[in-house]
Amino acid sequence: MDTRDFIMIEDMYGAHNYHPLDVVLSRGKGVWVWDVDGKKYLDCLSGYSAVNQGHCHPRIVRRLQQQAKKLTLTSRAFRNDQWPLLAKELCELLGYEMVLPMNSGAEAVETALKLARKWAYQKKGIPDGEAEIITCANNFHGRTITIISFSTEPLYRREFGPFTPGFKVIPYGQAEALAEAITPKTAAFLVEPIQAEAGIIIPPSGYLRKAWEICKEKNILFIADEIQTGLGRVGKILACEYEGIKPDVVVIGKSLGGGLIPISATLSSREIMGVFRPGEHGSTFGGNPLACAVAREALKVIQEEKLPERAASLGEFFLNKLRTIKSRYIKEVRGKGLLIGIELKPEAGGARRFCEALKEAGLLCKETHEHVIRFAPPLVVKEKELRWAYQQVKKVFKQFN
Ligand code: IF1
Repeated sequence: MDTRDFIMIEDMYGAHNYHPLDVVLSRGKGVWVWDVDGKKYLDCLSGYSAVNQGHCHPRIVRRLQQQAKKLTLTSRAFRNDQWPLLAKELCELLGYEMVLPMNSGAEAVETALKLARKWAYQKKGIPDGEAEIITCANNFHGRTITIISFSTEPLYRREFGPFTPGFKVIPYGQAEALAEAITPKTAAFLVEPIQAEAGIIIPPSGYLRKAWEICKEKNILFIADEIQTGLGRVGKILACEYEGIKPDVVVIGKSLGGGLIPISATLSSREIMGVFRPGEHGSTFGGNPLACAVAREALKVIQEEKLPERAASLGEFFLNKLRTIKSRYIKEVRGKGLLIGIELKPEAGGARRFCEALKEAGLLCKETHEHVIRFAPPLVVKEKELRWAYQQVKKVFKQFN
């Protein structure tokens, strides 16, 4: 079977909840992936940053194989020998006292929302059922009904109501908007350090710190969603480190599973996480030994291969190369670490056709929000591969100009 055959079958039987590029991948290794026709591509999306360690990292695959033959799922009705070790290693790495394991990013965000509400009722004295959580316009925190209840993207909300109450939306990047939105019933502020889905929106320097200070002053939980920006993607183990702040609650996911298995986590202090009592929250697969074993190896690879440092230096290199491209269609090239976007002017006709052309040139990129081409290769990418990628991008813009 070739590409067309797979596409026909997928379109016949698979729900059409995505509009993927017409490339059918069958193999991945490091930064490279191959389609069913044998064509090779440099993956510039990394599974939306879930493959920071590169495709099928040998150490992580080996650990998966070992654990898969030993013990994979116990439920948390019983204990296992991988979750306690991951919990300790995660808390020590990120500087927190306690952690709750989940599977998808959205589940970990939901965990943070439930934690904030329960903390507000138990510790802040907000009347039960009246807690408010402040979020930012153009946010992306997942696809559950509660999370899209505070999305500002019509496409994610249309015909999915009724929505969960208790959320306020303020403009991103304006600390004064946060201060104005706070009421005696405000429990928490949920924010992405960089809004990736919104188009790689980097807030003004000092914004996160100012918002964190306001939260401190008003006894409001500062919750950072680092599912996309964390674990090295933007050049630090957590993006919040750039502003020297430590969120009260931090949410991670994606590359925690090494690109092999879903696992996410919500971390906080003992005082905050302690509001959860047995039976109040959980999930079938949360903290399963297979995902925990893989996550422990995935974290070792991030640290031992210095992936945050690589993202910082190679991201800077790639960003500066991309900024040399001359094109009447380019509005701005921006990014942090290896989370980079080229925003196109409206007259460019949208980023999709550029992504199609980049695919033909051997680069797999994804448009985000119509006009931005996102570049987020695995953090194991080499400089010479980025030089090659730059040449392809330059060639495509020349072709369109
Ligand atoms: C899709 C975006 C990226 C996330 C942040 C939570 C989640 C995500 C900051 C939820 C997930 C994924 C989801 C995927 C597309 C992709 C995405 F474009 F939608 F926003 F990466 F930028 N917080 N992002 O980025 O994690 O439940 O998916 O594990 O839904 O289309 P999840």
